[in-house]
Amino acid sequence: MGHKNTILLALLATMVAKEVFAAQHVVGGNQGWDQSTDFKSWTSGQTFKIGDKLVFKYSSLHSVVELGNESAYKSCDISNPIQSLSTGNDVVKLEKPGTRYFTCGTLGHCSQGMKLKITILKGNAPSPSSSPSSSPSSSPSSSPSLTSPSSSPAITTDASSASQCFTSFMFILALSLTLILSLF
Ligand SMILES: [Cu+2]
Repeated sequence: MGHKNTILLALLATMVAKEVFAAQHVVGGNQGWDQSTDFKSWTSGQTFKIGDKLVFKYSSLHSVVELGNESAYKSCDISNPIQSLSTGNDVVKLEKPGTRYFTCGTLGHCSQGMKLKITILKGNAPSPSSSPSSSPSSSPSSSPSLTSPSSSPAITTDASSASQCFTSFMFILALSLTLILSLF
């Protein structure tokens, strides 16, 4: 009877879980979005996945311009941007796998190295892959067989962030239980 609702709630919990597990990448770390930051080395320490967010933090000297392709990125050609942002605290959601290019719109900053090229991986890909077109992902779309929230194995995590994820998992579990109980 309440079966449908339970499945819906399980799906909802999975969606919340994906949101919780999604990472926020503050571009450039503590140095932020600035021409003195080494973005290549910053990027090499990051893993970007679908659902993650980039956060650009910068002073009014800068802006964020997203470029459409590699050649515009290489030549610092900002004449045909995908989008321009300038709040100083911009959040860019990574919704698709592939490569994205960002630079600063201030004259000269791109050529001084203020540019960012990132590769976004599919969901639970275990290792960075330069080809965004490969590997059928073991999609995290959970099977609806997830009928009991107390035994939901749908969430896979890196071992490194296991404890952090466990906390989040308990939170989601409590949330689902609350929702389910409120229905009966
Ligand atoms: Cu700049």
